[in-house]
Amino acid sequence: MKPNLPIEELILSLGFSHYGYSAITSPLSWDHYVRWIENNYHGEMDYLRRHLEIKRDLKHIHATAASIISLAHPYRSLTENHEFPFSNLKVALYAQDKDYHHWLKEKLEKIVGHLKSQYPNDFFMSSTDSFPILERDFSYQNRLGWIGKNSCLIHPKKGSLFLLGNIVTSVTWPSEKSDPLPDFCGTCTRCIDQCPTSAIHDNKTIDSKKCISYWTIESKTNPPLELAAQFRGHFFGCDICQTVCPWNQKVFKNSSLFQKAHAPTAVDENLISELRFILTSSGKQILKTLKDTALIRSGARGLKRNALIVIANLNIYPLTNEVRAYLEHPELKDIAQWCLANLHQS
Ligand code: B12
Ligand code: SF4
Ligand code: SF4
Repeated sequence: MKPNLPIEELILSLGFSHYGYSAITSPLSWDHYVRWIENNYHGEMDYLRRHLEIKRDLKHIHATAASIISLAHPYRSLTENHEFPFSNLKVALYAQDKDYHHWLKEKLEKIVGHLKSQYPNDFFMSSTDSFPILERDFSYQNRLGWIGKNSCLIHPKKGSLFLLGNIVTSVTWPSEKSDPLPDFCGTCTRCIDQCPTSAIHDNKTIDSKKCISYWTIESKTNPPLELAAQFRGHFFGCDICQTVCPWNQKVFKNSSLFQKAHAPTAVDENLISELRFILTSSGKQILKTLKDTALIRSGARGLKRNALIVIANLNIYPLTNEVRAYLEHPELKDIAQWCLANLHQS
């Protein structure tokens, strides 16, 4: 057992569910990561290739870096009251909130502030997906969970619907080496079987170029149409490989948002009006409505692309005229054409 950190009370009071720390070593899954890049599973996310060297050795962050604290924070949408402008479009649970790159970073900085007062001459750097760190690998090393077949970090009691943050520091705390948590996936293959686009390969590997999350959040281009036809009603991100996971069922059985994320998208007037808003509003209006949320990562063009794909897949015929307006759009005309071809009166 490792001793608790002197700041454990603060960490838990800020809403983190669990944490761990250790002296910095090489990432355990380094070879896996290099192979992933060599196989081009990162698609257009070229920064993942460019950052290879920094990720290999955290001393590239700072020469004195000696320890890493990994922290898990449950998605706030599942645990707190939250405001989010769309309640009908299928948006990944983590994103139905303000952008975690800001609020989680603020919480991490509070911990850093406290640590700095205790260790004034030491180095500290906090990050949540904002610095080239293999977050899942270090969190695995720090016993926050095991790496599931869906490649997510899963904790036997807390599931996987949490975000990761890290603090790299020159401080070292006494700790005994403990083994990472065992892999509890066993013979289960639910995530692999139920991924709509077969993006999950053997060996805990995701091919981003097939993943709905990649195409609806990260990519600046349009997905191949035969792949887009498999995106169902997902507008921004995808939670399927986590909502089907047995290790999340018990934890979230009372959350109506979790149950909704698990169910097919309901097509009704509310959904239609949210999609109409996306297609008929200017980029400025959309970005104003979604200000401070992670959805603006896709940009207005990306969100319009996503809306056209949802309309095609769910055959939302009442939006035919709104779709037609995109037939001359320089970047979206192919998707609009395909979408129109999919619409028919039922
Ligand atoms: C690029 C990226 C993506 C890409 C690629 C995802 C992927 N699986 O590779 C895309 C856009 C598809 C994506 C999607 C999502 N992402 Co993302 N993503 C990242 C990012 C920025 C880098 C991940 C990366 O380097 N991928 C390359 C692969 C090879 O590395 P990896 O995912 O870290 O996987 C490691 C393990 O699988 C490990 N591994 C495999 N086998 C073994 C065996 C052993 C023994 C060990 C030790 C390790 C190990 O090796 C890999 C590293 O080499 C991280 C943040 C970060 N800086 O780490 C967030 C991150 C992984 N994403 C996150 C989230 C929440 C998501 C989504 C759920 C969002 C959504 N709802 O749409 C989905 C989930 C899809 C999925 N099943 O992974 C969280 C995951 C939290 C968790 N509990 O695991 C992270 C950590 C962000 C954060 N700070 O919270 N993401
Ligand atoms: S996020 Fe969705 S598309 Fe991507 S691997 Fe998981 S289930 Fe498949
Ligand atoms: S769904 Fe099954 S195989 Fe996939 S991560 Fe969860 S336990 Fe592992």
